Amino acid sequence: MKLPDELQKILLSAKEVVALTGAGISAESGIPTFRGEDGLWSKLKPEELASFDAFLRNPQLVSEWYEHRRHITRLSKPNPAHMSLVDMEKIFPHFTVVTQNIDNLHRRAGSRNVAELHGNIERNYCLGCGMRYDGEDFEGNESFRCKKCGGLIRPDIVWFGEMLPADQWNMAEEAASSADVMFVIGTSAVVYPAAELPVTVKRSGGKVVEVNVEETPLSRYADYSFQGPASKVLVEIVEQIKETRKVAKGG
Ligand code: BV8
Ligand code: ZN
Repeated sequence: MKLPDELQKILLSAKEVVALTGAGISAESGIPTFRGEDGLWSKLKPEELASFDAFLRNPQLVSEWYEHRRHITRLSKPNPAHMSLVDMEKIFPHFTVVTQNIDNLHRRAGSRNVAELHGNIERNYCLGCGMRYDGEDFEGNESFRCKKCGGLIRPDIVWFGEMLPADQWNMAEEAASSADVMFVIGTSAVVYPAAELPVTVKRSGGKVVEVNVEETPLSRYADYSFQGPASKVLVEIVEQIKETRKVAKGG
C-alpha cells in the first residue's frame, strides 16, 4: 500500500509523533483482543472481571484470570508491529508510544518512551501493606496473598471506574497536544479517556493516521485510515518513511 504524497511530506517534516496502541497491535503476538469474536470479553463481560468490585467480590476468579493472561503474555513475543514503533523512535526527533495494553510487549520490543495508560500486568501490589510483587510468579501462592501481611495482592493495572495514573495520562496528553502526527493502531477506540487522545491531536492541528483490520468509530474522523494487520501495514509505512528520507537527503 502506497502512502499518499501529502502524508509522505507530513511525515518527512514531522517532529513530534505519537503512536496510540490497543489490543490489536498484540493480536499477531497471539494475545487475544477484548472485543473480537474470540476476544477475552466474548466469554466473560469486562464488568464481571476488570473492575475493583468484581475483584473484591471474587478475588480468586479475577486473580486467576490475570495469572492466565500473564502466562499468555510471557509466552508471547513482540511482533513486527511493535518493532516498527521501535524503528519510529529512531526516525522521528520525538516519538512517544501511548498504550492501552497491559501486556508489556512495547517495553520488551525495546520502545523506551512509553506511557502505559492502563498499567502493566507484570506489576502487582498488596492491598493491605502496599508491598510490591512485580514480575512475581504466583506458583505456590495460588491464594494471591501477601507473605508479609496476608492481604490481597492485586495487579497494578487500571480497572473500569478507576483513575488512570496521573503521570502516564499527563505524558499522553502532552504528547497528543503537541503531535504533528498520531498513529492509532489496533484499537476499537471505545474506552475513555484514551479514546479522547486522537481528538486532542486534531484539535491541536495534528494529523491522525488509523491502522486497523476493520472500520472503527474513529475511521471517518481520521485523516488517513489503512486497513490491514498492524504488522504488515506498519512495516510498509516505516519502509516508505525511510525511503522518502533517503531520497530527500539525495541518498
Ligand atoms: C475512568 C485494563 C473514571 C484491564 C482496561 C460511558 C461512556 C463513556 C465512558 C464510560 C461510560 N461508562 C463508563 C465509562 C468509563 C470507562 C469506559 O470508557 N468504558 C467504556 C467501555 C464505555 N472508562 C473507565 O472506566 C476508565 N476510567 O474513566 O475513570 C473516573 C473519572 C473520575 C474519577 C474516578 C474515575 C478506565 C478504563 C481502563 C479500563 N481498563 N484495561 C484489563 O486489561 O483487564 S480497558 C481495556 O480496553 C484494555 O486496556 C484495552 O486496551 C482497552 C481498549 O480495548 P482495545 O485495546 O481497543 O481492544 P479491542 O479488543 O476493543 O479492539 C481491538 C482492535 O484491534 C479492534 O478494533 C480490532 O479490529 C483491531 N485489530 C485486531 N487485530 C488486529 C487489529 N488491528 C490491527 N492489526 C491486527 N492484527
Ligand atoms: Zn501486605
